[in-house]
Amino acid sequence: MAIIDTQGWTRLIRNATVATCTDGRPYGLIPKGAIALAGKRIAWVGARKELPAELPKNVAHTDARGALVTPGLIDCHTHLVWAGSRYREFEQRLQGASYEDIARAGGGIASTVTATRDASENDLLTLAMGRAAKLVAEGVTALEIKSGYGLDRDNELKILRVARTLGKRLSLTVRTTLLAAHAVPPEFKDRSDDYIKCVCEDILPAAAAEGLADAVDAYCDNIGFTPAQVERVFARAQELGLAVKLHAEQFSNQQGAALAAKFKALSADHLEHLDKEGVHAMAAARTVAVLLPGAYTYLRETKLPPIELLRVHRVPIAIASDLNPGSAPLASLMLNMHLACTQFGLTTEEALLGVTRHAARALGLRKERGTIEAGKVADLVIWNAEHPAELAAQFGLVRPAAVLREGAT
Ligand code: DI6
Ligand code: FE
Repeated sequence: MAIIDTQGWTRLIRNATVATCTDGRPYGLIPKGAIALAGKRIAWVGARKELPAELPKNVAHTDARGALVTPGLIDCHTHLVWAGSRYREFEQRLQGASYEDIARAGGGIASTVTATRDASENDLLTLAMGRAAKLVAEGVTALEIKSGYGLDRDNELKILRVARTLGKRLSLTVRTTLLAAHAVPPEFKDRSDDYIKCVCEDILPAAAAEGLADAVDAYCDNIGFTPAQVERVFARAQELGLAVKLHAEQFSNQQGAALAAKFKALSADHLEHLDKEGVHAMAAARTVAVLLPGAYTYLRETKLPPIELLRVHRVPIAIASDLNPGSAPLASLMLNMHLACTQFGLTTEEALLGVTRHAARALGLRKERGTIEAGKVADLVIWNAEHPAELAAQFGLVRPAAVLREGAT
């Protein structure tokens, strides 16, 4: 047996059912496992019986009493900084209006833009912290936050600053994404190309200069921007050294996923209308497919993403909340794990990998987070559950018993 170097260990979690989310066996499960931490990082993970008898004296001990331990959950697609409420649109849709009808009539994203522009940075922070707290309570330790309800330089930067501050206040890992190409703002009505020019020449460079954006996203659809316009945004992002991702193939097939793959996008998201060519392109580029079953359900969509094709071509599948005021005001990543199984037919293992390992990849964090492996950051959740299938199989019943963020409770 290999000799384990226990030097530097600061904490040992024993008696754990460890879902490492690594390859090799379902969930990367170690039924009678232990995890050793060295400060912020995972130093060792393995079977209890491999542990050396002698441990350094100052190691703190945590007895998990058989409980499940997973990596901290990662929500890799949210728009949680906004003001106002769109509950009336929910009612309108129940009367028969479609999401696209409402958007074209000036509701939808545009109405949230008005409310968000009017809100102060402080008020937005308070609203966003309340929403993020719901995710944190479920064991989310890292999340992505997009802008996209400002649609001018100052308001887009305001949203990104709120996102950065939120990360510090809640000691969360936040990846920010500039989504200035979300909708055409009223000042640019019927001049979408001019707005794209403003995005490329003004908003994007400003966000990059202030270090406020980790990535750049766009909304590619009938009610959003064309692939040609998205290509201009991506080219500019690439020049500035920023990663890209795309809202693609949600209501129609625009070949957005293939375009994203061409730019080696971290992810293409939604994908209900994704076709075979798009899947092939994503597979070749290792672009993650981010599925958003909450938005699908909230909008009562019926066309399923091509799950089996994604599986066959080994495209990594992530699951996210899409938390936003219009198509997914659903502040729960665990609900999305559940819906990924019931609506999209994912397995409970795919649902867990979708909010850990593959979500980390979708945020460019795969070397640091998303699995329980020696060397990675110790973002861990100890659950009031015994088996990883419980996380998706039940909703509202499974809760974190303890969360470690970078090794600390
Ligand atoms: N993500 C988005 O950006 C849009 N839909 C989605 O799933 C717009 C969200 C909104 O209606 O505000
Ligand atoms: Fe979205």
